[in-house]
Amino acid sequence: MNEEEKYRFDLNGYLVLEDVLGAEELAAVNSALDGHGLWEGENKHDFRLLKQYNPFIANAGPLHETERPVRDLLAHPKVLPYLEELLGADLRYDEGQVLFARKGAGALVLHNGNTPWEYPPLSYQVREGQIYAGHLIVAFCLTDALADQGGFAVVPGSHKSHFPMPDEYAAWEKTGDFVSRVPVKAGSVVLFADTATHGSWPWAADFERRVVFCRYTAGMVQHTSPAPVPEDTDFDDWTPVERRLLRPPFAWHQENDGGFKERQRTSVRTEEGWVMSEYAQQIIPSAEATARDAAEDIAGERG
Ligand SMILES: O=C(O)CCC(=O)C(=O)O
Repeated sequence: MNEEEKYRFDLNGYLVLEDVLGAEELAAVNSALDGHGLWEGENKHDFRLLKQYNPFIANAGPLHETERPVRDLLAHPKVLPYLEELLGADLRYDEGQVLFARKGAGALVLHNGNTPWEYPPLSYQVREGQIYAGHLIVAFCLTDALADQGGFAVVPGSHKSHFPMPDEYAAWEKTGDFVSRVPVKAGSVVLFADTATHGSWPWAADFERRVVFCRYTAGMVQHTSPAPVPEDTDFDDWTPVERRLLRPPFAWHQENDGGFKERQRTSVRTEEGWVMSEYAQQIIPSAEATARDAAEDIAGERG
């Protein structure tokens, strides 16, 4: 994340990343989703329908239970560096799904915001020049959503707002320039803090809107239950990076295997990317104990 991106993300609570998905990648993901039959009530991919507000919207998934290449998006190499910077290296994947919408899908209420401040671990904070986002959403746009077509709606700056949004704004009964349209081309990503007040503009285009949403938290935080794990699926092709993302929240493990050990599951950077490792916190031996151990070793070697 360069300084310009950091400035805009902190200012607005969201950032558009263009051309994250190349033409082939985009075509492969879209073709894997084609023919879903959801509008005809046929559900040919056996999705679980997670959130369906009306007959013109289907939130299908969950993403980690879908076939590749759709599932590949949850560990996208162009997006992970942003997530690591904003959530820390031990971030986890918390939830994800595919949104299908067609003409007739109305506006989705504007939800979330910094006030009321309900969930401190999920809140947006900046300390000593470092952003600490508790819960981030990555929206992979599989189709265009241009300004006059509808799609993602956001209230810029609301991830830091100190007053609650008026109810009539949230319900779209009264609107104005406080809520933005975010026009995107297919292949772009909208990265946003879940704390930013957001929702959807009514979908007005003749083609189907498709977005893959992936949600991430810091390692010790969980937003949605149950935590998605590889064991939910029959897939045995999970990469180390995906396994790192698909783990339940954690802070510390304590073990007592003869001597006392406190272990923290952390991630370390290797040539293959971030992988899980075990870090054991230990007592640093005193100079006296080190000298005694050395003397015992020498005596052992002699004896
Ligand atoms: O339509 C969008 O891009 C936002 C959808 C959303 O906020 C949600 O599903 O919670």
